[in-house]
Formats: sequence, C-alpha cells, structure tokens
Amino acid sequence: MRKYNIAVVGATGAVGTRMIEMLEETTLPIQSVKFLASARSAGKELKFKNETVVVEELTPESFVGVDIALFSAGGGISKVFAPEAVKRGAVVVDNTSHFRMDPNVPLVVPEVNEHALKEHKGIIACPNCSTIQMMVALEPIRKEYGLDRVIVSTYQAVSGAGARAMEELKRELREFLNEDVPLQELQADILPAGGDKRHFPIAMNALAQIDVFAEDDYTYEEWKMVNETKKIMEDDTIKVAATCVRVPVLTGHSESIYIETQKSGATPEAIKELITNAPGAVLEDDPATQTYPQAVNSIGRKETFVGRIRRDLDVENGFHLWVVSDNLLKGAAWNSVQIAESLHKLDLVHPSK
Ligand code: 25A
Ligand code: L14
Repeated sequence: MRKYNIAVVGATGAVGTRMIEMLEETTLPIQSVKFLASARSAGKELKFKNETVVVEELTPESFVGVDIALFSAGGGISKVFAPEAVKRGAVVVDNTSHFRMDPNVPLVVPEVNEHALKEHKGIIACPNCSTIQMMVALEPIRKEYGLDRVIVSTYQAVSGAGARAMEELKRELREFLNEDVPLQELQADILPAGGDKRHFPIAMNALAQIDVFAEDDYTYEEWKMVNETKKIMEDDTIKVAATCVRVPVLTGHSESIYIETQKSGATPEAIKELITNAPGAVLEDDPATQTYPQAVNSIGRKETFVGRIRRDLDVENGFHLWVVSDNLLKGAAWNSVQIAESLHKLDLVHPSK
C-alpha cells in the first residue's frame, strides 16, 4: 500500500500541535513527517510517536517529496506557500480562511460533503471552526426537513486566535487574581483581533468581536459562517446570520443555534433521533439529569455535541439547539486530518498517478 510523506506548516502553533497528535492516531499510512514553522522555531524538537522531529524553517523547497501538506500558520503564509507546495506535487489541506471561497477550492466537512473533494486541483480548504461544528449538527436536519433559516450566536474559546491569545488570557487572569489588577486596567495585546487597532482584556469579559469588522457591520468571522454554510451545503438560498462572541474559555466553542426548517412535521424528538444517528455528532440532551454539552467536556474529543433541543414557542418550524465542539480538533486539526484520510480513501492524493 502507498504510504505518504506529510508536512505540517505551523507545527508549533495551537492548531499545529494538535495536527501532530491527530497524525499520531490516524489510519492514514504515513511514510514520514516534516514539521515546519517560522525561523523563530526552527531547531525546536517535537515528538512524533516517540521519535524526535526537529522543526525546520518553512521555505518553498520544504515541499519537495511531500505528498500531503497541512497548513495552519495564518492566511498570509498559506497565500504564499500553498501554491509552492502544489507546484512541487503536494496536495494542500489549508486551515486558514485564505482559499475557502475560491470556486476552484473544495471546502469540506467530510461528514457533509466529502464528494466535493473529487473536484480538487491541489488545494482543499478546511472551514472555519464555528462553521464546521454547526454543519455537523445541522446537516442531518437539513437532509430530512430542509433548512430555511439559521440564526447563530457563538461563545468562542480564545485558542481559536492561536497560542499567544491563550497565554494572554492566562496572564490576565493571573494578574487579576494574584495581583488585584482591576479588570479594565489589564493590558491586552492580541484580542479581540490581532490585526485591529484596539485591544481589550478577555478575562472575566465577553467580546462581541472575532476578526475585524466588514460589510454591514458584521465581522469577518460572522461573514465566514454565512458564506461557508452556503458553500458547504451547496445552497445559496439558506438564510444565515451570525453573532460571534469571544468568551474567557480556553478550548471548546459553544453555539446557540436557531433554525427554521422548510418542511413542517419536525419535532424535538425527531431531531434528537437524527442527531443520535448522525456521523460525528453525539446527543447530550436530558434536562432531568442536567445533561447538555459543555465546552470543558469537549476538550480532546473529535465529536460535535448537541443538546438543549427545543421547539420555538411561536414559530411552527422553529427549533433551538446548543452545539459544542473542541475548536482545535473538529474545528481545525481533526477536520484537516480527516480530509487527508478521505483523500486517501477516495484515491485523490495523486489522482493522476
Ligand atoms: O495570520 P492570521 O490569518 O491572522 O493567523 C493568525 C493566527 O491564527 C492561528 C495561528 O496561530 C496564526 O498564527 N490560526 C491559523 N489558522 C487557524 C485555525 N484554523 C488558527 N487558529 C485557529 N484555527 P497559532 O498560534 O495556532 O500558530 C502559529 C503557527 O504559525 C507559525 N508561523 C507563523 N509565522 C510563520 C509560521 N510558520 C512559518 N513561517 C512563518 N512566517 C508559527 O510558528 C506557529 O507554528 P512560529 O515559529 O512563528 O511560532 C512559534 C511560537 O512563537 C510564538 N509566537 C508566534 N508569533 C509570535 C510569537 N512570539 C512573539 N511574537 C510573535 N509575533 C508562539 O507562542 C509560537 O508557539
Ligand atoms: O478563520 O480567532 O479559521 O477564533 C478561526 C478562529 C480565524 C480566527 C479561521 C478565532 C479562524 C478565529
């Protein structure tokens, strides 16, 4: 059987380190791994299945002999280096937003649209973390009843903004708890968005801004949820609106989702049954025992957890759900490695060979 040479770009980051863990567990046949990051991290030693792997500086030549390259070092790096990887014969699975809406790039959640991989021309995009978990929860409902509209509010963990943002939250909490620094005086350098002008503390706070502001006063993160949903579900007519909020959680994105189905006849019981049978989803819904998804319980798990399923009190086809997943795993590293597994299964790593 063919074995693959795999490269991880951004290997030292919050997502990259999880990609390495997912590669340790994958069923994908691996010949070799190569860990790439910026010059700052070159020479650092990482473990892969008890072997020591030295981190190398990313250059275009890094991809010679690489079959599959997993990218998570920011959009600017993907823009420059993903085409270089493809030029050298690698297939790229990109975690950043850079290529997601490119019509030549499949945007894939394997449980939902694995078939889209067949159209790839070297680059495959992994959707935004918040979109991925929403797709896992809503696709089984869409298949059965159709989706007319989706209104989502997110409660997103700081690890989505990278390893440095996680350090920022921990430092702020320490300064508040140990040194009595007043919350409004905590120094913030990264959140809510590294690329924006002002920064606000996240400790004990909730910030209604993820990524920078864009059209109609929605943020890019909110636009990503709108546009990516339509692309993945292959339906431009689904009405989608999002409000994305950062909360002082390290890992695990939570979402309050309101949907209106196209067909009537759905019930909370029927939706629970669909979730129970859906690939990648786990039903956690029992008010009698206070059972519902929690960010803390999602850490380290590949599944998407769904609960609090209720009918709307006024709209006949309206339902509410609470959806939680590990944003670094299903939201990024696991979805990427899962895409690589699908490429192998469908013989699409080197389709011409
Ligand atoms: O550019 P964007 O699009 O705005 O992306 C911003 C960040 O989003 C994260 C990722 O952070 C990225 O940097 N990200 C990307 N996709 C994501 C997704 N789907 C995502 N987060 C969630 N979901 P990260 O911390 O996860 O990973 C950063 C990795 O990218 C490597 N990298 C950065 N520049 C690079 C590069 N690799 C190659 N060439 C370049 N030019 C980065 O490696 C890391 O692996 P590193 O060597 O730069 O970082 C090693 C350590 O250094 C610290 N550090 C990072 N940046 C700074 C820093 N220290 C000081 N100043 C900095 N500016 C980190 O602690 C890191 O551990
Ligand atoms: O578009 O800051 O994949 O939580 C998802 C996480 C952008 C950053 C993406 C965050 C990223 C976002």
